[in-house]
Amino acid sequence: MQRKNDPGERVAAMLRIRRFEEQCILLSKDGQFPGHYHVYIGQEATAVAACAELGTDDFVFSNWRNHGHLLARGAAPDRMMAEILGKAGGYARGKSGTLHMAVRELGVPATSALVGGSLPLATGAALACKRQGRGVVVAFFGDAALEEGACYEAMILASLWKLPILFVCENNSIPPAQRQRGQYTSSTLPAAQLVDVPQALQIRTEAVDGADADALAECFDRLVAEVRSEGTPRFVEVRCTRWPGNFPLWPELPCGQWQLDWAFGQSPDRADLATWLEQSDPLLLYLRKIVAAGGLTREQVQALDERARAEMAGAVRFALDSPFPAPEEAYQHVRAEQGATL
Ligand SMILES: Cc1ncc(C[n+]2csc(CCOP(=O)(O)OP(=O)(O)O)c2C)c(N)n1
Ligand SMILES: [Mg+2]
Repeated sequence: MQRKNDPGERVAAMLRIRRFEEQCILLSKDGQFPGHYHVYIGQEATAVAACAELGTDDFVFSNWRNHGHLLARGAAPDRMMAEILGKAGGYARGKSGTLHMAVRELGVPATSALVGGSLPLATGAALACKRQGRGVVVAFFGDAALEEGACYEAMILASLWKLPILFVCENNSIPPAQRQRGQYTSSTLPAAQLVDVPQALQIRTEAVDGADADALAECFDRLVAEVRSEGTPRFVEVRCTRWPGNFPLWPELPCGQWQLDWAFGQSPDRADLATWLEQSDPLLLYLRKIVAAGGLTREQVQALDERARAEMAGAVRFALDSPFPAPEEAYQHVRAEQGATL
């Protein structure tokens, strides 16, 4: 787990997620795994800030953008990549794939690929935490979750029962100019802002700019501490702007892999990507800021990036070399053991 507020560790954690996701896109394009998948590029700073606050008694519940949440929680990229490829070396021996990946020993008991599906599971875990007197829960979900009834049931129970849970809504549909101003309209939710909804349920809320790694670190530091000390829920809306590579139905790498030079003067020659990088990329904006402030040198950043790339190349090799599970295993490990606990 990363040391809090260490710029090198924060940059390394974000770079690892970005380089992992790029490899997923390349493997998918190469036909190495079938089926849909989603990447966390552009939202890295959120998972990194949130998971930096968590310890071994705490739980994380995730959705289909789970790769970033899992890596920030300490999951091994080689076993994750093998899982995505459906290989026996994966965390679920190839049975979960990307959409249901979980690592119970790291406090990530489930990923739900249903919109809003993480919230009731996470709320149940928060009830368990309360009864056992230890641990807090972080539930990650997207903005569309607020269109699902399960989301309201979960928030109502968390509020009524005073459960130690932080609801993290990663709202990636916000244009850059509105991330700070806050007023935006949604065609599917008759509320001026998403945070108006949990507020009506007596849950204290906050909104934070998802492109600002420092603001996220400060916000999660405070909110997780409050959830822990007061044992009551909080809701944070992380306002981010969708990465252009996430607009097609299947993720694409616009202009190839992300380049460090883009943070220091050069621009990709695609206007939508260049604008997104300048206004909305939490990694690029943090790197620029920390290097200008003397917190890291460009050489140190370069070295961290090379390490992340090498680690992810190793993860790809491990995944490709891993065998597919044997057909006889098809019905093994698919049900909870009797008496299983969180
Ligand atoms: C209950 C349910 N309905 C529909 C879908 C199909 N679906 C997958 S992702 C998605 C949109 C999710 O948007 P959001 O929650 O904002 O997350 P984002 O992908 O933007 O991070 C939909 C409708 C689903 N997975 N589950
Ligand atoms: Mg969204």
